Amino acid sequence: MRAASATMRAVAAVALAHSAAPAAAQRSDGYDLWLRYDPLPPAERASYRLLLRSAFFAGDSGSMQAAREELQRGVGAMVGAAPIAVASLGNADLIVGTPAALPALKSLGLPLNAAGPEGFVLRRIAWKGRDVIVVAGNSDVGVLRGIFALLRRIQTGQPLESLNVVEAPRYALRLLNHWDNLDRTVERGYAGQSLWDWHKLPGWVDPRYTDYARANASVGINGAVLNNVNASAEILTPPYLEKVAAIAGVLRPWGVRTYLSARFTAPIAIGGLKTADPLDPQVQRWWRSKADSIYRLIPDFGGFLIKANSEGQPGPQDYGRSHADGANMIADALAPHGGTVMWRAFIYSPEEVDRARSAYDEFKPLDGKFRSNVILQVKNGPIDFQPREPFHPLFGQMPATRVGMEVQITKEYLGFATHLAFLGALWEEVLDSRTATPRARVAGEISALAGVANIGTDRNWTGSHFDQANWYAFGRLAWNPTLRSSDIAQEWSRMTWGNDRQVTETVVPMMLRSRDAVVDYMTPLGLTHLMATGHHYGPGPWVDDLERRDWNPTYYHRATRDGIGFDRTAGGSNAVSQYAGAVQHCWSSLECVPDRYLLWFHHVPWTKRLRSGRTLWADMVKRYDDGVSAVREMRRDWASLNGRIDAERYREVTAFLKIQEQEAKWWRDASIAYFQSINGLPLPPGHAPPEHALEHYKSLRFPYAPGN
Ligand code: BDP
Repeated sequence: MRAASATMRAVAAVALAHSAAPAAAQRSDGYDLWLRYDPLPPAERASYRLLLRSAFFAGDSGSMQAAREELQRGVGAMVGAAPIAVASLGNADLIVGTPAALPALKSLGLPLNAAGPEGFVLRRIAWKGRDVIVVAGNSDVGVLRGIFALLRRIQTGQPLESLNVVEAPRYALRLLNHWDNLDRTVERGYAGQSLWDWHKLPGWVDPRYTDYARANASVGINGAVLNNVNASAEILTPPYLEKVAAIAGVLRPWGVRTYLSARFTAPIAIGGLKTADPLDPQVQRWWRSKADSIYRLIPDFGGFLIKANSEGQPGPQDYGRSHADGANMIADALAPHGGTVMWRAFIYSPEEVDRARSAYDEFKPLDGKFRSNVILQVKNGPIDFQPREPFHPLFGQMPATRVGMEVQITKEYLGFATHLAFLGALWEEVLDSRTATPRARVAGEISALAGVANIGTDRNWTGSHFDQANWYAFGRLAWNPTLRSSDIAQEWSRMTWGNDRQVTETVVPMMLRSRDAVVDYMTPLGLTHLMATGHHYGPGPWVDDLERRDWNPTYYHRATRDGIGFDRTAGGSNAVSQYAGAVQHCWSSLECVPDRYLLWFHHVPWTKRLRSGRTLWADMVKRYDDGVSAVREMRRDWASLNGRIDAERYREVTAFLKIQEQEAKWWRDASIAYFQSINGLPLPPGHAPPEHALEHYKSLRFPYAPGN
C-alpha cells in the first residue's frame, strides 16, 4: 500500500541529488521562477518531513492531479522525500480535498464558507487520534491553490505548527493581458517572442504552457487574454480557435480561464458583413453565433477584451453609437454562456483640452448603462502606465458599473527589462490611495485586476530575474490587495534567491526603493510621459513635432522660461474637478498637493520654494541625482552578495544594474540639459553638469529598440 510510484521515486532522487550542493551554488537560469523548491537546511527538513510523510487526495480531476504532483515535486525537492500517496485517511499526515469528494471534511467545522469558490483552508488538527494537516477547498482548483500556499510556507521557512488559514481572493477576475501578436511579436514585450507558437498549434502544444499555467496558479491568477488588444480579427477564425482551444485545455486544470481580445470590426474582416454597427441585427447575430461556436470548443471560455475607438482601433463610435452600445451588444452574445466583456476605458481624442480628462468625460455619463457582464477596464492612472500617476478619477465614480483596474507588468515606461523596478510598490500605492468616495480606497472600488503581461520565450520568462517579481506581485495583489509590497518582496526574494538572511535583507530594500528611483531619474515631482517617441526608450522631453499634440512630451511638461507643469486646476484644464471631495480639494491647492503630484496638477515657477526649502529647480535637479545615486547604491548592495547567489543569475543582475546606472545618468543628464535650455538657470551648487550638450541627447536614435 505504501509503494512509491516511479514518478515519486524519481522526484525523491532528484531532490537528494540537489541536496548535496550548498544553496548558493545551485545553478539556475531562472526558468523555475519562484517555484525553485531549493532543499531546506537539514534541521528544517527533518521537522517538515515528519509532518509530510503521507498524503490522502480525495478525487482525481486534472486540478487534483496537478495538486498532487506539485506537492510531491515541492516537498520532495525541499524536504528530501515526497509524501507517499495513501489510499485511506487512516494513515495520512496530510488530507487534501473538497467536502463534495470527502464528506468526512464536513464534520470538522472548517470555515469553508469564507473560502468561496476559489479559496482554501489550511488547518492543523487532531483527527481520529492523529495529528494531521488538512488542505481543503470548495473546488479542486481551490484545493490546488491551498497546496501552493502550503508550499510557499515551507519555501519561506514558516512553521506549520499552528496552521490555521482561510483565504479567498478579493477579486473574482485576476487576469493577465498578453499583448501578443499572431506573428509572435509582443507589443511592449521585452522578454523574447510570444509564448504562443500559433503556427505549430494545435498539433504541437509546447510543454512550457503547463509551466506558465503552474506559475499563474501558484499566485492565484485565474485568466489569460492570449492576444494583443490591438487585435487581429484572425484569432476568431475557426483554425485559430482550434489553436486557442488547445491552449485552453492546458490552462484549465490550473484554474486559468482563456480569454481573447476581439476586434470590433471582426464581422466585416472575417464575417463578410458590410458593417459592424452594434445596433444592426446581422451584426448582433454574427457575434452570437461566434460566441456559440467558441463555447462549443472551449466551454469555460472567459470572454472578450476590447479596445475600441482608441489609438486608431475601430469601435461603435464609427457608427454613431456609444461605448455602451458596443459593449452591450457583445456582452449579450456572451451572456448565455456566462462570459464577460472587458471594455477598455483607455481612450483620448486630440480635441480634448487635456488627455487626462478624456476617459472620465466619455464614460462617466455612461454609468449604469452597461450590462452586468461588462467590466469597464480602467488603467491605474489617467494617462498611460507612467512611473507615477495619481489614481484614475473613474475609480469610485461609476457606482452603477463594474470597474476593473488595468496595470502594466511589462515595463514600457520604466526602463524595459534591464532596469530594476519593483512594481509591487507602484500598485500598492494606487490600490491604497484614498478616494473620498464611499469605499474610501481604490482597492475597494474595483472588482477585477488585469495586468499587461511581461512574459515571453526568454528562458527566465520575463527578460530579467527581477522582473519575475512583478509577475509574482501582480498575482499576489490581485488575490489580496491589502498585502504589503514589502511582504510580497520578502516572500518572492526568499522563494527566488533563497532563505539566506543576508540575501533577503539586501534584496528586499533594493526592491522597495527601486520604483522611486526610476521616478526620480525619469519624471520627478509629477512630471509624466517624457519618453522618446514610439519605442519609449530613453528621454525625449524636447519632442514637440508629433502628428498629435497629445503625444508630445512638451504637451505634458509645459515648461517655459518661467515655470513647468500642467495646470489641471480650475484655472487650467480643471481635470482635478473629476476627483471627489477631499481629494479634489487637496490636489487643487498648491499648499496641500503632495510633491509627488505637484507638476501633474500645477504649473509652478522654477523659483518657487518647495517643502524641502529648495526652489523647484534645485529640488528637481536633486531628485535626478538622487535617482542615479539610488541605482549606484543598488549596484553596491548587489555586489555584496557575490558568492551568495548562483553565478549565472548573479552575473546577469550585475550587468543589468550597470546598464541601469548608465541609463539613469542618461535620463538625468538629458533632462537637466533640456530644462536648462528652457529656463536658462544655472545648476544649483554641488551638482555636476550634464556630460554632453543637449544636441547630443537629441541626436540619439534607436530604430530597433524592442517592443515597438
Ligand atoms: C500604450 C502603448 C501601446 C498600447 C496602448 C494601449 O504604448 O502600445 O497599445 O498603451 O494600452 O501605453 O492600448
